[in-house]
Amino acid sequence: MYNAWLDKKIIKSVMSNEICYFNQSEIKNNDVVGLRLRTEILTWIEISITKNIDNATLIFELKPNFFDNNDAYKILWQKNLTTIEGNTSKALLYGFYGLIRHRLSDESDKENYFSSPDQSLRMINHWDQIDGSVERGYGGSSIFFGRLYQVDNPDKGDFSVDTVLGDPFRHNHERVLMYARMLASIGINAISLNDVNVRGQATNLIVQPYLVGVKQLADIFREFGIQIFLAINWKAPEYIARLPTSDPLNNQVLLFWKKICQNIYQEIPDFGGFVVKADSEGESGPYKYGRTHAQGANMLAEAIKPYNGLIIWRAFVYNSKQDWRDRSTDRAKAAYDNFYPLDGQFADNVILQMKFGPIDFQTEEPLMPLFGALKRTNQIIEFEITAEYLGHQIDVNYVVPQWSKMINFNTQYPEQKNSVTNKLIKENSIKSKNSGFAGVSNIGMSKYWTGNPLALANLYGFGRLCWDNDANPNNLLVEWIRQTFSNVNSECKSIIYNIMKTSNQTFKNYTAPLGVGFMVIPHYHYGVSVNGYEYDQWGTYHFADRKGVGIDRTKKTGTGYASMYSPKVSEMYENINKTPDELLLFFHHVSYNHVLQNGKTLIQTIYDIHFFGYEMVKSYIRQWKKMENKINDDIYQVVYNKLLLQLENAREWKDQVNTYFYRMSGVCDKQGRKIYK
Ligand code: GCV
Repeated sequence: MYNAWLDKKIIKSVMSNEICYFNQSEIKNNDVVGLRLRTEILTWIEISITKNIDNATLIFELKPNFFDNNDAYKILWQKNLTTIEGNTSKALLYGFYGLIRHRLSDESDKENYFSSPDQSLRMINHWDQIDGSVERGYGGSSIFFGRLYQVDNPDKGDFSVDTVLGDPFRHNHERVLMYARMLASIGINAISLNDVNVRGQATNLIVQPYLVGVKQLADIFREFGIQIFLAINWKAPEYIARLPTSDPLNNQVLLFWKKICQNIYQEIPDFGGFVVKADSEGESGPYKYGRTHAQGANMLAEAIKPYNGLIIWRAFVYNSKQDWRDRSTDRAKAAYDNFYPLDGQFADNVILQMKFGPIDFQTEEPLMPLFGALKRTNQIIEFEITAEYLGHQIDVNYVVPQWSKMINFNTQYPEQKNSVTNKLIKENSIKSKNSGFAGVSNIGMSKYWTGNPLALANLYGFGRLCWDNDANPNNLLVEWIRQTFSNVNSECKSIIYNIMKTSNQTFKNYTAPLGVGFMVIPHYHYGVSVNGYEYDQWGTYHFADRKGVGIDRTKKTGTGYASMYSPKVSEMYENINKTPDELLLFFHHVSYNHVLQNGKTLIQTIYDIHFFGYEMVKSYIRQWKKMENKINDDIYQVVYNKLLLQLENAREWKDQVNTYFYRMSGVCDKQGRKIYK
């Protein structure tokens, strides 16, 4: 099995001289994380543990209540002795992986080092289905569900599930264990196991006999300090208990959920809670019964409260049956319209999980306007690691810079103590420990966990960014390369770095321009289709005509979305000359001859970025080829083949977008490059 950034041989080579000492004489049986830490030391990297402190080179020092944060750790260096301190075994485990990271980096830097996570909840969401398929999964089939030989996950943009006879769990515990190790090593502490679209038998994951399989997974993740969650189907009371309704104000419905929680917690006493997608894209929800989402979420919150469980309620609620003829409805406004009025109404164990942007994980979106606007609601910001709209793990796309930009966006609310997104998520949550980041998983049964082995950098970067919100994405990339490709020479490391560092911008350049989004093949979401969603029900349009392109979302003449931000941010987006170029078409319908902040016209910018993006992919191939025989042959070949596909994809995007806008505008490229007429 591929061990990603945790290559055992490499880690052994930097840790083999250690002799560890634990300052607790006896370890309690229920301290499963402490036991796991010892197992990691003794049987995973195979170094010794001594009972005599004088022999030790590495001391694990448990200091209950010493630090403010139970996950924080400190590494201290004195001559030949290293000490890791933390309040809990979990903190020591994080410290252990932190030390490995350090050892694989610049050994000479031996400053004492304190590390505390910026976010409380650092969560991975799986969209794995009970038949082993994964919605928007490009790294093979589910590692949790499915049959032994089912490793691929063909994606045709249709995610219906097959009926499963018998036990649906894969029971590949070795792989799940390695995954749990990978997640813990980057600080992840929560995971939801199944798709938020809870289809078919997945509704029953919350009851027996399925709970047996869920418990087995919980037992593995628990050892690594990771709590498990399940996504639920809002209509479970009807499906499972044959109740006539799922109305949240119906007493029978509340009793049903209480019973469900009681049974789950009997099996899994530290179960995290439920993730809920309601009233969205065909899923049922409280609106069906004339109830608000606060009423729906709070009913579940009441049922799970006795066990300290959480309800993670997704804000991805919008009308997916729009009429393209109606230009007044704006999908971008939906989350704000639905949830802003509910601020302060959610129970303190409900968390509102909001996608980072108002639409749907596009290459470029402004920040979801609810961040900063909601002042009394627990919140999670959601990212999609799996690359649904970002190249399906075929195209190289290191997305961490985009996420970093979103969490560092300044919402400019004057009354806010700290108006930068990552800080206000916590500050505006009614219980700060009930807040954080979530990312939709990009892994599966494929050989390298992800389709393109380079896509693992996104999982790594996501975890590290949850922990350290100020981390520089380029530094995280260096870290990941150093650990993943530690045995390749520095020239190769630079090549990988240079390709990946520019890859997100390159992808943006050759796909839908300047924030307009969604010019993808419908449902499948890979490859260009300029008008694929233009005349449909999903509410994602570009409105190109012979004069210009883009969506007018201003208050003055458009849908009014721009006014959902703080006065200063609204003012910026309201003004075509102040809106950053990369978001121009998200906020304005812009004429082709309009001059952008970059000094060029819109139409020339569209041509330039598309030609440039394509050339960049060509240069990636040239650079990658220099590494033949210098890195692992198989990884070389897999990435090389993906790059060839990426080039084909970039070529189609470039030519179709350029031709489309040439035909619309009639304006020639100033540089006379080939545009098909
Ligand atoms: C899990 C997008 C995706 C869906 C996904 C949905 C969501 O619309 O295309 O596959 O469903 O987001 O986040 O719920």
